[in-house]
Amino acid sequence: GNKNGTGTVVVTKTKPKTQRPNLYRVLLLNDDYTPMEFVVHVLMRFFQKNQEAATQIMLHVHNNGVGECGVFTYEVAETKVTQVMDFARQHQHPLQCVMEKK
Ligand code: TYC
Repeated sequence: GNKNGTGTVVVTKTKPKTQRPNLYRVLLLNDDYTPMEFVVHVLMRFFQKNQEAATQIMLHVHNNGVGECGVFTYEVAETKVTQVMDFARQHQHPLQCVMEKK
């Protein structure tokens, strides 16, 4: 350790940290109006889910109120949210998509 003006020994740590990117969950929220088939389509189109996985996620959101579509870096997550929100609005569905830090 080194020494400062007070005579206190200060130990500085130099542990190397492996850099991890900040990750974000992209979530779909349930509502009473968006058709189930539309949500499945969104999950296949924007999150590369097959029909079975997309249906499972859609039903989880339907039954629990919220569900995870995927985990991404900030920029990718933000792009997914914008794409889903734009697509839902174009089709006049109230589907909501949000992101949260993991
Ligand atoms: N609750 C909707 C219905 O009964 C289906 C739905 C599922 C809507 C998931 C949004 O994120 C959602 N038609």
